[in-house]
Amino acid sequence: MSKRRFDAVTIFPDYFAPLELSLIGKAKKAGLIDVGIKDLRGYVSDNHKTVDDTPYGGGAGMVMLPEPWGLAIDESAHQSDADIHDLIVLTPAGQRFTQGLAEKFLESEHIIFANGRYEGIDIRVTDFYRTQPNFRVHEVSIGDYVLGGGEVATLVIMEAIIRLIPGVIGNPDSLTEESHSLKNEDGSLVEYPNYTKPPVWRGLEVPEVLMSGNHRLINEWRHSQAVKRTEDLRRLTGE
Ligand code: JEK
Repeated sequence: MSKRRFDAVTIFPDYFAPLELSLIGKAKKAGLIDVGIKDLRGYVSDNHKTVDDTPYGGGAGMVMLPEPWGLAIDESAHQSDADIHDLIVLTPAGQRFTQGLAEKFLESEHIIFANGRYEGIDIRVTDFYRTQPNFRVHEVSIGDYVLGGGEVATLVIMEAIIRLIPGVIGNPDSLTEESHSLKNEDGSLVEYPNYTKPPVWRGLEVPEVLMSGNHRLINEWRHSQAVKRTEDLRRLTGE
């Protein structure tokens, strides 16, 4: 696969400043990925740089105009050499983002994130790109709470995907271990508890088995702890 590209279209490009930091910043500098941030207002022709209007049929709030979205997304697609573009439209009504989806999007050469604000984007943008044979459209939400827009959700999704790219994480053993560890039906992980030095901290001891050097026993103990934590979590969430 050629170099993966991630584009984000937004009226708040500054939200993406954290992309220069840590994991994603290193991946960019190492040339493992390309990231482009597009200011939606750069695709608006009127002098007031209008990106929104009142909803047909009435109702509260404003809806984002389809025209600048179409121009920004088309340009993004033309700037990439990928044959297929994955358009991820962030919306509170989208499919829940999971580790399983992160693994699926890892296979994409080009992802375009459409970051709405206000009440969201005119649905014809989603409807149009669904009819395009070189686009796959995904309406995605990161969870059951209401954000002010898609930007923070895009950062979450980018980080979850980019850390899976070979060479991005310093210690690839942690990814191998992750892929072998306990998962829920939706692919999210359940962890065993970790301990490091000192052996006693504020009276709390590291479990004897972890000091035993017996890796079969250690793996069995960790697995049973992960199962227990899964059950505790299910009880807590009333499943
Ligand atoms: C994209 C605009 C703000 C706020 C209307 C929605 C039911 C009606 C849009 N997990 C996530 N939560 N929120 C988002 C998200 C929010 C967005 C946009 C993503 C674009 N907004 C907004 C309110 C409403 N209500 C809840 C009642 C619509 C998101 C993700 N990903």
